[in-house]
Amino acid sequence: MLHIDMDYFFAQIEEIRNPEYKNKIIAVCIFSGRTEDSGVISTVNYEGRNVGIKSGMPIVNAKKLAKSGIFLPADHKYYESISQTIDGLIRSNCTKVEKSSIDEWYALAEDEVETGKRIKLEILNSTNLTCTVGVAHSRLGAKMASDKAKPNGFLILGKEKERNLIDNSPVEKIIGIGPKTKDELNELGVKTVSDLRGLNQFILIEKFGKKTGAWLYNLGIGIYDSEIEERIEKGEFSRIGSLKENTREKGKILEKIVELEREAKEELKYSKKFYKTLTLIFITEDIKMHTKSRSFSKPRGEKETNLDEIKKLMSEFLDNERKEVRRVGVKFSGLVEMDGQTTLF
Ligand code: TTP
Ligand code: MG
Ligand code: MG
Repeated sequence: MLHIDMDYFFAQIEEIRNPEYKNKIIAVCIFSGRTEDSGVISTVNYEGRNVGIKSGMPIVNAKKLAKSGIFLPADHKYYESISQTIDGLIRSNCTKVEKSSIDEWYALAEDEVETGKRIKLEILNSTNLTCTVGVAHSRLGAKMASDKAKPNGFLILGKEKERNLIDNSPVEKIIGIGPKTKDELNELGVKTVSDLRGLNQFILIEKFGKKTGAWLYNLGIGIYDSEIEERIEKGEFSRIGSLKENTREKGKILEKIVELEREAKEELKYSKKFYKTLTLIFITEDIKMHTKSRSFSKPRGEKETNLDEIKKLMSEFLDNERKEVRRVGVKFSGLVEMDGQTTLF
């Protein structure tokens, strides 16, 4: 399994397109627009990380750490277009690909080591950007390898090294173990993955449920997931906007979502497309992005109303999240042509 993750992605893109900023601190910001500097850091280059700036930090605090830093607004459309270029390069080199975020891919290839090297070079040649590649026997191992080798690295883990790296990792570093599970595991005396090994399978299942319990048990004894979920990126239309203030009030959030949905539908109308999936996007005060989706068996068009679905998805999200919401969005994906498709529906 290969894992490819771009280095300080948004900030590196800005470095490349503005060579005059070379060697300066560059932070990409998500300005909320409420006051001049309100908002948070999306990401920052290594010069900025060295002085303590991090993703998610309020812009005001970051500016205190870097008086002469360059603070740029995020240009998502541009970053997305570069992500698409990289996606194409990876797909043309691999047999199976899963894009797991804007700058991150899992992939299988005939010869992972050789392919990883080639992809790294092709990305550099066509975008001038560096990435880090991890190769291991499992998803988890490959991801941990690339995290460890950052930036501009390449790390191959044989079975034994993969096992050691995972075994010695604190449980909260494992994808899928959130703060709640971490606390519960700590209570059981489990700090690192290797501590899971002493635990009884039935106790884990009783405490965490069948799926998670069995997964944790396997993790402890060194059985890791190596599945790839093949996801082809399809066209989509989306709109994201800031709320006037951080809130959890349903009325205020709903009003904004409905407004954004109307705008996204305008695009559908002009491009004559139907969609199969509606996704609501919530960005909480800590700038984490959450999504809730609903897919329809019959594609929907610009005229159908989604108010009931929106209310339902929004409640599902708010019932499970305690943080306040900062930004919201609507996305239509799984697009199909309106013309000539009517009989198929
Ligand atoms: P990451 O891959 O997590 O981070 P990165 O590429 O900036 O740095 P690294 O070299 O450590 O991989 O995220 C990819 C992009 O997603 C990042 O460039 C900006 C965006 N992002 C946010 O907007 N907010 C966040 O909290 C994080 C973590 C990322
Ligand atoms: Mg990255
Ligand atoms: Mg990433």
